[in-house]
Amino acid sequence: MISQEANKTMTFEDFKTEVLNDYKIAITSRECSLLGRKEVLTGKAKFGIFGDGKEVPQLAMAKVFKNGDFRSGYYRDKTFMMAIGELNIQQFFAGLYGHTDLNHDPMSAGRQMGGHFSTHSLDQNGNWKDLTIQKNSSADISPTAAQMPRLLGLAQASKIYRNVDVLPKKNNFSNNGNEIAWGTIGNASTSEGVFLETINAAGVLQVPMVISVWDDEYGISVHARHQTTKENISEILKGFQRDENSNGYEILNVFGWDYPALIETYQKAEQIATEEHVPVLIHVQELTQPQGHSTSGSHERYKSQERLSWETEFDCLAQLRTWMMANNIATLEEINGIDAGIKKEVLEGKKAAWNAFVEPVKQEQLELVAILENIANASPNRVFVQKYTNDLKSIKEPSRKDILIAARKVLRIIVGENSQSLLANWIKNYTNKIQPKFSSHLFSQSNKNVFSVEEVSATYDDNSEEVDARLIIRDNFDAIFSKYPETLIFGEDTGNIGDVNQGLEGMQEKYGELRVADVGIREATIIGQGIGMAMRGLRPIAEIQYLDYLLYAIQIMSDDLATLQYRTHGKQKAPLIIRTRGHRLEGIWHSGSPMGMIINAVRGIHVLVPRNMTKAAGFYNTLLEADEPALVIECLNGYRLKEKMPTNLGKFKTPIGVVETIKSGSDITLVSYGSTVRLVEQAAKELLEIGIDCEVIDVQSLLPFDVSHDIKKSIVNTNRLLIIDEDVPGGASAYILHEIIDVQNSYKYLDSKPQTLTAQPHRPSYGTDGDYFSKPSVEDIYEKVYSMMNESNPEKYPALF
Ligand SMILES: Cc1ncc(C[n+]2csc(CCOP(=O)(O)OP(=O)(O)O)c2C)c(N)n1
Ligand SMILES: [Mg+2]
Repeated sequence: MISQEANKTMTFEDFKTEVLNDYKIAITSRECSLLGRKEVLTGKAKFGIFGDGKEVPQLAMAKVFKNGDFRSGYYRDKTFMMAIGELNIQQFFAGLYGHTDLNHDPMSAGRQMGGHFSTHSLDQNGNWKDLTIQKNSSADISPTAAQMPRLLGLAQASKIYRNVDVLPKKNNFSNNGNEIAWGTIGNASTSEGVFLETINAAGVLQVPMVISVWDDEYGISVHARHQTTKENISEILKGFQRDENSNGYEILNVFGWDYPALIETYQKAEQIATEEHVPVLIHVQELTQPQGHSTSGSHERYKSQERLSWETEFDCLAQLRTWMMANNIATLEEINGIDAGIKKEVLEGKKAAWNAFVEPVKQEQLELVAILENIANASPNRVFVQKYTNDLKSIKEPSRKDILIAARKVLRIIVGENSQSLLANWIKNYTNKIQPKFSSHLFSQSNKNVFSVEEVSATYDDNSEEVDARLIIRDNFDAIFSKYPETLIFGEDTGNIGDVNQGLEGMQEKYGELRVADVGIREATIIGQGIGMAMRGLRPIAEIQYLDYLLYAIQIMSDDLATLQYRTHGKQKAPLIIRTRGHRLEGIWHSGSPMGMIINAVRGIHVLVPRNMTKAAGFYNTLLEADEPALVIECLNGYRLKEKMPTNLGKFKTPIGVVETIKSGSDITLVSYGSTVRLVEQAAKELLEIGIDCEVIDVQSLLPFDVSHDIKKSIVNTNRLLIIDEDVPGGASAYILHEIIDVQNSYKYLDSKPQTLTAQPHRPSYGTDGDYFSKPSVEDIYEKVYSMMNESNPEKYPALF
């Protein structure tokens, strides 16, 4: 499509059919938005955010969107999803209602509010489908502009597939890197830092990425004059425009109501991005939002009368109708006929979606009502049971919450009666059946999850020497890059010098600048590169230079990476490895260990805290055989320590979720991880000299945590527990305590209060003394253990202080 000049063989009839088809998609989308709003206002759906006023540019984008391409966009893109055939009327309403069946709401099985679009990259077993024969949308998230970092990675994957020789030119993810990553973003969201960070990074990387800014001059109620310098994003990005002398962007401008101009613009963008791998920004201006931002609130409150009447006139659908009539595509009568037919279709689709949504729940309601009636008949508390039963029965369109509330309330009344166990079992079975609809797939449920990888110990021979530990990391990466062509690593100072600790020394020379790459100082988009590339079958290792700087990336990790499997009900994955280094070294921003914050922000990502480089290398080897994302934190002060060089580099595997007992003992269990383990080992040695025999356990993996409950087994023997952690008080130590006491139920075996020894509540101070007075020391550990032993046997261990 579409200019007839461009396609001489296209007859006017073909042309007309195509335009009418476009119009039908747009009007279907609009009707869904209008009816969707009503569904929320009448209480059938909870919240609605639609794409009305932004339909026409999406038709143009869909026309040039090929199989294999990826979208990374936001909640206005319903028309696009309909136009590429990935969303129909019934599915739209299923999403609005929150239908928990993926067959009805393929976007998220009811987990996300409507307007968050996605396609399925994985089959029912969690294995990759052939993404080159389908149109792909990475799963949307709500934080504005957070779709941008991932977009960068989706685009970069094409560049990698096209240019890295060791990769096949055609596979399930790419056909010679011809795929474009298409981004969409609202005008106001371009104010976010990650938008500008992505723009700069894509300009540097020169990747096939086309960003459309849907500009309606507002971000909810806030006008462009408060959002954007000069109120015009393409104007202020002009410096990014490429010219004869330098790389950059192609920046295009178009009005969102101008159907033929939009089609031409998108054709041009597609060509530049595919052929030249140059990023393109399309500023789509003069869009409208006829129903206001969302179902909460109305735009009449903040738009002037003048603006509102301009929006009516320049509504892109109104403009498209005028254009169709002016170009003899359809008469007003024909258009009205189409509109009426589609209105009916949408209404029918809505009804079908609603019935499909409520029917199974009604069946469950009937099932419980029958059980409760039987219970009531035999119960001395019949009046009360009957009341709950009648209340439940009278609900015309029940939720599962209504059902469970009734059952659980009745259970309390019938304690001790014959029917108690019947109802209790019904509740348990029902919950077991329903709970996964809301809680499955936080992690991979495929047969490639981390638990499917078997441990392989590091092996040594007579020639194995003690070396600087960084060499183990380096040589293991060497083995990884030669074994897995789809691996690549990138970060600040990662390429040319081989990372700040030389764990990648010489790797860029050996594997090239695309696979071992330096990147700008921009942590959020480093993670985004990793997410996007991992979603397209590569195995990226994204390096964050120091753990302290992970905070710049934590939002993307938390909102995007950690939720990906969950929010798609297991239909997308990004097995990204994030490599960083941290814990104690020097000063406030090179020795933090904010593990409590991290583990609580990234449920859905594994968090691994190896105490040495052999363990760390083993984690990388494990992760590359699994299909899950993980963060590996190497010990910043461990690179120059000596470790023995294993003989099976690239092959030994550290198990995930398994603790290691590194010293057995009978008096007390000491639990720690990372750099602190070495101090604990030293303290344990000194304590043994006075007869206190500590068992020392290295957690190794904070998420998942000690899946076989080995710490409890230790406490059964020692009856005492001390957790040593260099995070703030109540940080990771509180989490570890919760796991051991609450989850593992170890409190039963304790003879004294379980305790934690942590860092000070402030950031670590600089220098040797700064460290000593900020973080737990060997003496702190010794004295803490001693005081616990003193409490139990003051005669044997008289007080030190
Ligand atoms: C990080 C973040 N801050 C605030 C919000 C709430 N919010 C949702 S949409 C929106 C306005 C976005 O405006 P714009 O980007 O112009 O898109 P439009 O809705 O106008 O298409 C805001 C502030 C959010 N979702 N995420
Ligand atoms: Mg806007």
